[in-house]
Amino acid sequence: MSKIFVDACFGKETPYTPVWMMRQAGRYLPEYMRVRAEAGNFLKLCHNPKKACEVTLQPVDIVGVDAAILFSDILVVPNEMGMDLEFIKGSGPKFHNPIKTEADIDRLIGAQEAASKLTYVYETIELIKKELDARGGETALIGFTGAPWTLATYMIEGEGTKTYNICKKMMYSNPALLHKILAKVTEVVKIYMQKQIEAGIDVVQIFDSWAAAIEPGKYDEFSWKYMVEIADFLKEKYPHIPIIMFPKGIPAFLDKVYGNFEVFGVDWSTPMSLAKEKLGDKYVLQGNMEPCRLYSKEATTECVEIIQETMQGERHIFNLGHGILPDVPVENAIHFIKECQRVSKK
Ligand code: 1CP
Repeated sequence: MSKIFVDACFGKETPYTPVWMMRQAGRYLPEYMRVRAEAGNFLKLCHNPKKACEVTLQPVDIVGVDAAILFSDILVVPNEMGMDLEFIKGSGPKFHNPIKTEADIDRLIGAQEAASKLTYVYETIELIKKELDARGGETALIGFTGAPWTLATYMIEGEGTKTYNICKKMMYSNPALLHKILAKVTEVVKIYMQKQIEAGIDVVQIFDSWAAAIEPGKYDEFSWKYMVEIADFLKEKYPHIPIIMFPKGIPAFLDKVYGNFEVFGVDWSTPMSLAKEKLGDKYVLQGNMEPCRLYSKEATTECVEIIQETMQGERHIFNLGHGILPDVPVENAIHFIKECQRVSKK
């Protein structure tokens, strides 16, 4: 049976424009907080297929989204490559052994072995698929990875950063070393995504959350080409699995976007009309309401109507222009989903 979300990814006619939200399983849901507490902490939740499956399904059952996204984190990949990961309450992820030298890169665990250690992710996918099938099988499951660049920023800096000064020092003073990290991560991600597909995901999304940290003239060299390499690898083997690319905050690169994938994720700082003009005839566009509009139902409806007017007759998937924030009222998230489905109904 064809799923409305997968159809929309391939640009096919659908009864309405499907919608999901980045970070849709998370802290704004009291039900998520309960399961996370039961699991012990965030990383233990990622490692627990039964509970990760439960929180994946929460936005499907509570909020009414058209696609589920696997509950996990982009950072489990460097973690299984041998990097010591901790999520510190209140401040975010931390790698205690950031990469500094070539020897540190050589010590990282390679593609087959690292991807094989992520069995808890594949088990989670299998459980989610069973549950979605039991609900009628109409909701698609999105699997995901971080882009090599975004993963490398955490591996080099050791944590989230505002300036990216350590990785940019490497970019300009020792680019070969940065490319060595990016190439190694790319190989792991290829096998990881292949295994996610084999376990049952319907769609792939590649998050390049920190794309905007790279100057436009260097973006292809240090990030996009690696994302395209991953997409090419997957497309050759699995042409029926659509790929969504989400490079956040790169309006100056829109003219240069290329590659074999179906959907381009538009972040909230890029006007949808600009993305439509530059990319609308090449790719399905996903996005892009500013997530903070979710604080107001009126501001949400206004934006959904504007996006719908812009994308009327075009190939489109509704989403936020980045992740939902933890203090958004659940009823406002439900309102957003219903409004997207209402205004686009054919
Ligand atoms: O419960 C908690 O307190 C942890 C909060 C949390 C959650 C719910 C983190 C920590 N990760 C997640 C889940 C998550 N992460 C998903 C689940 C599926 C869903 O969307 O519902 C996904 C897709 C991610 C991906 C992710 N993790 C990204 C890319 C997407 C984005 O938002 O840009 C990034 C950058 C991360 C790193 C990360 N994970 C968590 C934190 C606090 C961070 C750091 C963010 C930063 O550095 O600002």
